[in-house]
Amino acid sequence: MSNTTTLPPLTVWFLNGPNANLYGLDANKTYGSDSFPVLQSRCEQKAASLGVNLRFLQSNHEGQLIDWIQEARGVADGIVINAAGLTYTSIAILDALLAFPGKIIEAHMSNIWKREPFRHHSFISKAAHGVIAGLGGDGYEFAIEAVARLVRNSDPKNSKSA
Ligand code: DHK
Repeated sequence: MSNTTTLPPLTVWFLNGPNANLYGLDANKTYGSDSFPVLQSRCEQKAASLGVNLRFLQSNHEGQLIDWIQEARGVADGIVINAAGLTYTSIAILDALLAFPGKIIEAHMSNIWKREPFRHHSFISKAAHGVIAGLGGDGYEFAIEAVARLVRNSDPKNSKSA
């Protein structure tokens, strides 16, 4: 992606689940040292460099996340989602993602497979084209690039915002 100026613009929604707003604040730095606003800024800068219109959202509420996934239908070309703790419990979020026609990347700040066993099974993964975990804020930037590539490599005319 050396020349993004000729690429059609894309729309990506980046959905963050419960407690993501606290990233960077825990003493153990489980989720790195970037605060949530810093992560958002990094993602927005990355998206701009790729010609991606990014909507970066966070909620502590499962229903709100489901509402956003449904709203993204027909509006967004792709979704990046870190459902946080709901990753391991929410069949409702999985069902909403399965009904989304665009590309989906599941992202986690930490390497969930190095952590407690209850974090080793994601319900979200069944709906995701790919999963990025363990790379902190870099992984969030990679996730935006990955979803943009998936959309553009499938069919540029599929872009909702082209
Ligand atoms: C974020 C959380 O809040 C945890 O509940 C997940 C995920 C892992 C992350 O690594 O980004 O277990």
